[in-house]
Amino acid sequence: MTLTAEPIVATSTSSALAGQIDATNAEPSPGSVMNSNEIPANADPRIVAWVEEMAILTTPDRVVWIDGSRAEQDELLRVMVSTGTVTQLNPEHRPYSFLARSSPDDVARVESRTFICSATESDAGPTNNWADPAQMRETLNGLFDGAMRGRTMYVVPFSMGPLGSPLSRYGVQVTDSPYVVVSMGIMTRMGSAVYQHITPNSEWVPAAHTVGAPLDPGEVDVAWPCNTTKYISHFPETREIWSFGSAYGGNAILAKKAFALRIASVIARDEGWLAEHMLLLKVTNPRGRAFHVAAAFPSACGKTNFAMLRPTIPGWNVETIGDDIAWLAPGSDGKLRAINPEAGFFGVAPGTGVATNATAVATIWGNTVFTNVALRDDGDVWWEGLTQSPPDHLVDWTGQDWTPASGRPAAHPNSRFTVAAAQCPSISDDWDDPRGVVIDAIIFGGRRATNVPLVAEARDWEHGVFLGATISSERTAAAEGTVGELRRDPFAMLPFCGYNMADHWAHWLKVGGSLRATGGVPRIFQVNWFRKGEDGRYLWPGFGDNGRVLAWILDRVEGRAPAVASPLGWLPAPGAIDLEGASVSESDWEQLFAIDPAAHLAEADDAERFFDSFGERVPDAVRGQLEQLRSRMTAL
Ligand code: SAT
Ligand code: MN
Repeated sequence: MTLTAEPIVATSTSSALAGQIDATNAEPSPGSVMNSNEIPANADPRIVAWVEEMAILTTPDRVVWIDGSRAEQDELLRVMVSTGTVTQLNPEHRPYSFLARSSPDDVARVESRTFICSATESDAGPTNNWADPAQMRETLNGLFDGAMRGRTMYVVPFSMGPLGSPLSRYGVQVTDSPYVVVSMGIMTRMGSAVYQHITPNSEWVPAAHTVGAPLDPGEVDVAWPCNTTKYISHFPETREIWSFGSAYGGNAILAKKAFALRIASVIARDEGWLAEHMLLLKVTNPRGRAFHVAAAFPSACGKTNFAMLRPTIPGWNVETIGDDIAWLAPGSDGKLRAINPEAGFFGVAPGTGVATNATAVATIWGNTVFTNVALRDDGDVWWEGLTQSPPDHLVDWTGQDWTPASGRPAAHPNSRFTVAAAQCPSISDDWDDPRGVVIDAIIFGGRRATNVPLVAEARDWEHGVFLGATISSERTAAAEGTVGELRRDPFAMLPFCGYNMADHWAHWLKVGGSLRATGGVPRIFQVNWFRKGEDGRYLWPGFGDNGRVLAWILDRVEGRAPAVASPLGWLPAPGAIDLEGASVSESDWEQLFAIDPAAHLAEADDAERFFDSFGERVPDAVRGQLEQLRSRMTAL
């Protein structure tokens, strides 16, 4: 990219967006601030004005309008190689791939520093960190003041969803991290073409990001600049995101959790659709009929593995549409349609191996940015679980020598690969269909050693919403007749819902009601791959065998699989799930569906305490589901 010294022309006197941080009083540092390459001719004047405000506030040395070209990506990577931010991997093993090592105190999303700055605290709800918007603006104004000194401010236009799709939404991120620009280029549809879709009346989300590490003249930069102070702040009413101090993952790639979940969930609430922490699958049965499934799982439940499932059951085929986020909206045909708003995978590396997810391993053959994995002596990457035994020598994620005797992981547990979805061998041909795909089934999963059966079909939408609202994983082991301490993660959205979680349940009920009216309401199922026997052993083999459960779910949708009524919903009738070739004993199978009323009643009390933490905002229908469950259990 060539940088010209042309100043940004102040094209607009109107302020960018109502309520935004007012930077117009900030003193531009003389001379350098407005140094920019050519402003895209079709950039909306509101965008130009906002970028100008951000430049005046943060005082970067130059402003670069990102066009999304390959030449530009090459140049960003060349710059990062020269500053030590990334190392190019051996192209013989991993073409056009790079390894980044972050600062050891910038390795994951920081939920304690993530804020929902809604007008009232109750709109954020008890599961979010709320901050007063005016106070947060003041804090951020102070932190952003001069924060990009000595750096380049990149202006990154991006689309969440296929360009031009009625389901897509647009945003512009400014950032001083070239690593973030390259990541955004993989994770979103990034580039100048986006400007055509941001017209004077259309909504777009401004996302301001800085690593918060200004450089003094002549100061030598570090490989991974960041700040020990961190803020990831969301302003739901004005649809803005402000992130300070981190360059890692969801803290900094603001298209992902910040926009596509926290801000989008609020937009979706206001517009009648759903922005969810869900993977999307296309599943084709042996008779050639294709279905689409959306599934929510909390973290550490094998979501990416499920999204790339290779079923062991013959005749079934699973293709990937998305592995993390789904936007679902009632279509003009009255059916629930979904897109994957992202364009790439930001997957956890450890535990991803040929045995657990051969498709992911095949996806990352090249053109991949790795972060905090280990480096092999041959210039390729490694992490725990990639192969059965580790190499004899590695350089670990902190840059130190490592051998199997080192006694510490070589890759950080939250190390990642960033790769284009289009590179996935199991990607479905309709993954970027602008109309979205019609959802036939919704699945809620959790990691439960006790109580929750391998699979159950919800009695109806309201029961399904209850199953979503009570998703949980065990924190501690359970004694008999009790439940272990549960970590509640409703809809797997705990850190990602931009508004009061109880209102989110009410919104689901509302969307279900309108889908029911148009005959497009999908069936809802609950799954649990993690139930354990009394001996502590997993009862279900998981991985490819989860396809057997998926087959029953879609046979139910097709109206051909028998089920039996139970207090937990519809369970597979004996023999309805094909276990041919799966090593599941009859007694394990029984334990996978065993119901202990005392343990369920104890769990119902726990759920009630959880609901009580939201007070009056819990919908009556959700509380009613809990009472119905109790009475079904008492009647057993
Ligand atoms: O860092 S991300 O938010 O993108 C991934 C995750 O932590 O869930
Ligand atoms: Mn996720």
